[in-house]
Amino acid sequence: MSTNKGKFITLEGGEGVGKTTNVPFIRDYLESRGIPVTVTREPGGTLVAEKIRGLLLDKNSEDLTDQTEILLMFAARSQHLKKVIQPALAQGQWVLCDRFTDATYAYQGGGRGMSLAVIQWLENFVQGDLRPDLTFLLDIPVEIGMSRAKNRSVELDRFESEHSQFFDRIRQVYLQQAQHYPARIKVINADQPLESVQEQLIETLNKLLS
Ligand code: T5A
Repeated sequence: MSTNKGKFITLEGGEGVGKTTNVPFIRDYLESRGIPVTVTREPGGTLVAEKIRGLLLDKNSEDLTDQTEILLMFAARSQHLKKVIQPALAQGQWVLCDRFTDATYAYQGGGRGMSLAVIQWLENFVQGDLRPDLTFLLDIPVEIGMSRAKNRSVELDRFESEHSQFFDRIRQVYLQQAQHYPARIKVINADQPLESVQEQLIETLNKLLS
């Protein structure tokens, strides 16, 4: 049984769905309700995990095998959990994390075709019984997300440079995850003006707060 005092909230979705845009919004809303929040992201969140992120996103380095990619994701996650997420939750902070293990199911499982049983094994090995209390899945058609991501005028990273079928499979697995875990994963229609997306976020947060 979990001994956490704080709640663990994750944001998920394909490329350009608006996770990074909505993280500060959720943090500000929770803080306005008197809740202390630790904001973090994956891959990353600690010095070492951010270095691993650099290896994972660099498209100009040598090719990574699918096994290297998934092991680096969980190596970064292990470091992040022990150094940031678990201590914050134990102190009563709420943790707001831009991506977590649902992204591994979607990208490495759906996108790369890695075995879901292997991902499940690694999840249990690295996380024990720790799972998010609430996950927002921001969902939009792949082409809209990609065009938003491209409009940001930063160079596309190793994942963003993949082909559209890769992202179709990712979206499919995310939606399957939401069907398997309806109590935890709240699907948000992100193909709407930002204000409407944020109204949906607040509605769900209020349920968690009450
Ligand atoms: N990864 C990660 C794995 O493969 N496995 C894993 O286990 C994990 C944890 C990390 C990469 O690593 C992969 C997945 C990723 O490819 P990242 O930076 O976390 O990279 O993820 P990205 O998806 O690349 O982040 P992005 O910044 O591209 O997407 P966001 O954060 O979802 O989108 P955001 O907020 O930057 O918005 C994109 C643009 O859209 C606009 C924003 O202003 C911005 O310009 N926008 C809207 N426009 C219109 N209407 C709205 N409602 C809008 N909301 C945002």
